[in-house]
Amino acid sequence: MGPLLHDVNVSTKQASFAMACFWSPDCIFGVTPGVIRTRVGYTGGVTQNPTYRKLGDHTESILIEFDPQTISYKQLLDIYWKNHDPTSKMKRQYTSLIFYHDNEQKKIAEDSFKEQEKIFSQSLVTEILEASTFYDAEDYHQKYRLRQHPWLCKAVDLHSGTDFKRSHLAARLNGYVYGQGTIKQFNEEVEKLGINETVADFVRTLIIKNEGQGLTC
Ligand code: MHO
Repeated sequence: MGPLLHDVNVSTKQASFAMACFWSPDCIFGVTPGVIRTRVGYTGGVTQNPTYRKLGDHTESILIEFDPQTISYKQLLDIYWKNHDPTSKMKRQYTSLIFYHDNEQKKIAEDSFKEQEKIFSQSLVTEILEASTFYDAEDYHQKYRLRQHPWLCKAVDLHSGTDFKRSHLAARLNGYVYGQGTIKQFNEEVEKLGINETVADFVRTLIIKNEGQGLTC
């Protein structure tokens, strides 16, 4: 067993999306192979220094750092579309947005938007915007589902707010404990993640208990 896999040193690209409450995308993308780190926050508006209680014109969003050798931006978009309803009109806090980080992403996002419009055969509320300042959400929102298990967090050396934002292991566990990913996927990477058998068994119990549960928020 190696050290706990908090740091992964590969060169990454960024992607960011808004797709209703940010707790669920943090779980979904967190277990996606090729996703290295995630953080949740507020972006898309112009209000300075938003907070959860004073969001202004921002939207709950996720910022993903991914390894483009393992997963493409298009594949991330497919996951994005599959996991929320882009036809439903929501308040600004929960609306559907795609933030592009370069012109290539912009083009891929626009093409994928057109594809989805055909699939839904109705208009989508999704807007495609240039990525701008991403304000990190408060610590208690980062890896929200994982934080509900303080024993586990401590056992894998996650303590400060920064730990939860930069750790690869935190991204993975946050999804697994909420029933995202599969036992098979977990078992395949358990050794690489560097967690011991006691911790692994604790996580397996949660995967089995929560597998397949609908993600409402
Ligand atoms: N229903 C949740 C929404 C949280 S979310 C991060 C709550 O009331 O806290 O928007």
